[in-house]
Amino acid sequence: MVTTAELAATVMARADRLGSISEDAGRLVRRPLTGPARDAEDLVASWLTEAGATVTRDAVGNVFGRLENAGDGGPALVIGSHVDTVRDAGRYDGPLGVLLGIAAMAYLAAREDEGDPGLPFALEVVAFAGEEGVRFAAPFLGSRFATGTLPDGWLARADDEGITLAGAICDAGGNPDAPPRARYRGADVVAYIEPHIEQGPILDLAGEALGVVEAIVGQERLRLAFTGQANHAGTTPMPARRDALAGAADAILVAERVARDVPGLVATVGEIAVAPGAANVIPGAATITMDIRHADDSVRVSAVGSILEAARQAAASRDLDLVVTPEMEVAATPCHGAVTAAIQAAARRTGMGPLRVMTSGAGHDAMVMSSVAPIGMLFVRSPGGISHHPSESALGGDVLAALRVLIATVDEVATKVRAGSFLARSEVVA
Ligand code: HGY
Ligand code: MN
Ligand code: MN
Repeated sequence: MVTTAELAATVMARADRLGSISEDAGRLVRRPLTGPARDAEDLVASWLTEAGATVTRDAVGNVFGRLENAGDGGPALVIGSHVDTVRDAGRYDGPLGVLLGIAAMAYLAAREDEGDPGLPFALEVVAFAGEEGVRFAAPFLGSRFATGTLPDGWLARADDEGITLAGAICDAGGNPDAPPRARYRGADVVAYIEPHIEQGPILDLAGEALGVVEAIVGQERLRLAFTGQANHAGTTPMPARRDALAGAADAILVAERVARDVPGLVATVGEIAVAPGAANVIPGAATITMDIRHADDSVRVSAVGSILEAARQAAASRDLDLVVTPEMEVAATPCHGAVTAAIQAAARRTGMGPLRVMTSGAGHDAMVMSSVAPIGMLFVRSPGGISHHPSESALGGDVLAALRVLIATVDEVATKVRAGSFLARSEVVA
């Protein structure tokens, strides 16, 4: 019987293997519907097959591995995360959750081969294909596709090269017009559990390996396009300028000031584009992105209103046009008490509990899956609290602890499902 220690070591080795599959030499970037994305998904599919799963894939690159157990085609307990990355990424954000799911599946399959009565439901592991939104400005692409909740108009969204999501799906051999049968609807999923690195400093500062998430902050992403007048840098007097980049700079500093003033609010300008882009030309156009988050949606909405109002005033004072394009909004999402309780019970049973109860400042596919299933998240310490950076890391001992808690969580859910007491009767989807 394979041991959890052996499986945890395999998780770490596979994270390194996936971390070497990148669009760029010298840094990790793996956007959905690219060759490297396909290579990574092929590898995940092979590992799922090795674990005993039946593997299916969809048009955006999601990979699903299903172990039927006593599921008999019915609802599955789903464990997953994403396999795409940001630019110049770390190798654990996303893949760790998928690899822990595969390891748990391999352990449970082997245990059943040894005579264990098995689970009362199917077990699925999913690798979502595009959570970060780095390509097509379409965050949670894979989980939205898998739950049939892709917003109207997203198929027409284009990447930096002008390739649309629909075009990329076609190029990958898929049919964007085929209505994506939602793989996950309410009746299909017992619960969705996403193991994930914390991506922040709390567990590391507390000296704790694991945490349990009670809620995920809401967030929205916007694109602000400022248009002025390109002109000669040497001959244009300052009062006569319509400098688009200066207007964008006003907005960047307004966002930072508002976020510093509002407790718990974070605002980030991660992308900027300037045209025509010459040192001796006053920028005629400047576009920035804004990523704004808070645990309380009403606080976030109010803060975004203040930031945009100030940005519009700054643009007007410089005689600039400003077009604001909302790109994505996802509400703050609570995890389900039954799943959180199962994770805590599993932690106690494996000697890791009780776990610190946390709010996730990072967004996750679990937010989308919450529309079709009870969700829960298990956090793994991020040494140094850094993520979305090549020095993002995870400790082998913490991954072993996470695997043991994850397996015990599956067993906790199974016990409750057998007893008919996992969810309140009113919540059971027919
Ligand atoms: O941006 C996020 O919160 C996540 O890493 N996609
Ligand atoms: Mn991320
Ligand atoms: Mn992530």
